[in-house]
Amino acid sequence: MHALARILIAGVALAVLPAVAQVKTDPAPDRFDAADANHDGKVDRAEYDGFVDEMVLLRDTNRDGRLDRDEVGSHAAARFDKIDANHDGSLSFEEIDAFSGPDFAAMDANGDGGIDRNEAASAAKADKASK
Ligand SMILES: [Ca+2]
Ligand SMILES: [Ca+2]
Ligand SMILES: [Ca+2]
Repeated sequence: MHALARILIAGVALAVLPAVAQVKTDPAPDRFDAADANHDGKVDRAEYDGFVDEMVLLRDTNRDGRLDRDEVGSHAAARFDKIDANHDGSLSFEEIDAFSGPDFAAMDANGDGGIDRNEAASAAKADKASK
């Protein structure tokens, strides 16, 4: 998969998952399970990138390889603006790439190279609080 995926970063990725994953009252664990491909209780960078790739593919409804505001959804507007470095109203692979590394690092609070359930929960909480 390509770089486009790399962006929407964890925060977005974990916070903006598809409606499919939101059946239960607390959607965080479902998202986490979806991202933790090998079910070792941690989302490492490769899993994260793969997850972001999927998110992007799912959300890129017009298949132009970029995510525009409608595709991302209004609930991620603040993050969208941060990622959209050139402010052209769409997120390119490059923009997503530039954002995903730092985002992953921010979520990996203990710096062990993987996001565990607690770290994901903290990030989701922080994301909610910033709205
Ligand atoms: Ca894993
Ligand atoms: Ca842009
Ligand atoms: Ca970690």
